[in-house]
Amino acid sequence: MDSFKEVLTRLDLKENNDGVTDGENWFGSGTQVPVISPINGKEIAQVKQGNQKDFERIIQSSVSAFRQWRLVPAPRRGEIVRQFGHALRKHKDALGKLITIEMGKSIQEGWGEVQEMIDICDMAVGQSRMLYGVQTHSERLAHRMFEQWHPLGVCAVITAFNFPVAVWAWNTALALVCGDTILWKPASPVPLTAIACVKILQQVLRDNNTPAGIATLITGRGSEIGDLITTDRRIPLISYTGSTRLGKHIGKVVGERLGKTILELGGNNAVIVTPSANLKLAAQNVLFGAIGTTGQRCTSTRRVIVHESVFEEFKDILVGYYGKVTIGNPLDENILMGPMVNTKAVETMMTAMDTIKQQGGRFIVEGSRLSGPSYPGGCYVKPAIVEVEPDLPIMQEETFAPILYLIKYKHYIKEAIKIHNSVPQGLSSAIFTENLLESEQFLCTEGSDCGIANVNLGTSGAEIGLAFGGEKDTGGGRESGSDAWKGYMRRQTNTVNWSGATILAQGIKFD
Ligand code: UN1
Repeated sequence: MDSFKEVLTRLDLKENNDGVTDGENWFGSGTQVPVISPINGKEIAQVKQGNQKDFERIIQSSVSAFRQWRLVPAPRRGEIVRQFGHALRKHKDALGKLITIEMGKSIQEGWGEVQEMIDICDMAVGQSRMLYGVQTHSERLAHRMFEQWHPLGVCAVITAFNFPVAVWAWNTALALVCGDTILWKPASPVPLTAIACVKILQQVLRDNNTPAGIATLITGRGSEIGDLITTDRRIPLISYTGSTRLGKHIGKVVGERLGKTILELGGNNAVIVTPSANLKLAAQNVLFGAIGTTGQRCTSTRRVIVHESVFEEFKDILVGYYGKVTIGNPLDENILMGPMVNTKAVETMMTAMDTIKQQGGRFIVEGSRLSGPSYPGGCYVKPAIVEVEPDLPIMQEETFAPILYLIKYKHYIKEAIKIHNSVPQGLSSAIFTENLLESEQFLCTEGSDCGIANVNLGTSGAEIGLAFGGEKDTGGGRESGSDAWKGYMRRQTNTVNWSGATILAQGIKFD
């Protein structure tokens, strides 16, 4: 196993790192903060954060780079993104390890996150030749109508700790081929992977003699830097991933100045297990969904709605799987579940478990803090399973922790879907069934109200090829594949008159 230091060195990181870049230089005039690994509670390195002055410097650089970058042909921009994907392949091992060191997800998932970045780069390269606009026939003689998509400007990307780099890459790969520049504010617990990724991208950009300022970064407190970003009219688009509470605030502030947002907020994702389900398959997928990333994905499985005829059998299989989960140092490839991101996250889990008990939930597997020499640093937990009634109040909230609620439904699939849709969030959902009619009911208009609905696979671990995001309190934004690229461009409708005459639409006479 590489030491933390070796991993840092491989990614051109040091003991002290500047946490701001204008695309060319690195600096940081704000507070110097330690970055702590949840693996052992020890300091990995220090980062000098940015302040208001730094922000002004990088936004100017980003705006001026945009003026030139937007003129570069899109396929040429795609070629640069292709090279970025190639560079990520070379750094996959070290980057995956740094993700794991900084936020604690298992190394398999750390590498998986880097792969997700590579995948979106590949997709964006193709997309760079497919920024299609539609055309239609004009109602007027000798007129031509079509739509064009133009670059938008500076896109600010504010990301969460749980996917420190993949979500930035979803936004960045597309925004770059769309001709935008990127200003990134990563989550406070994970600045190092952000700095490493921007350095890799900047090297590729430099090799291609692009203007400085295409990829900028500022670390710092959300309350200070976040507010500067959201209120700044030079930033037409804010893509934010994080809590519903903050997302609502950002939506309001950016909406006030009629800016655009892509909001990817909380999930409260459920799986329905019907009588015909392959119970082992369901339990395996629920396990990964519930404890993958230590229950800290926005797509994590939080609720399982099981038909009463298979409830006990499903529960036994699942509890058996939970008993085999290896918990410990996530750099060890045999470990399935690493620590939570920090001790505050552990506190949140413990408080939620107290509330669940007070509200009448019955723990089948009691979650707890883990301590002792194999669990240094205070961030390791045992995941919990709790049997609850469908109306348990705390189940309306997204608790970002490995707590899984099991709920019984008695009769028909409609009842399960009603319970499923009874929460404010609407990100991801799944059904396990071998009955085609049940599956179609789940996917139909009256079915799942989520942005993602799967059949016979879990709620988490989406591929990049289609749009990612959710409805209701999840915020409505879409990122990644399908036509999500349109969010990073401005649409223009064009009509060209080659008739030589004035012809008004709707048959209006004006002579
Ligand atoms: C997130 O948790 O914010 O579908 C993103 C998944 C991952 C992305 C999750 N591809 O679980």
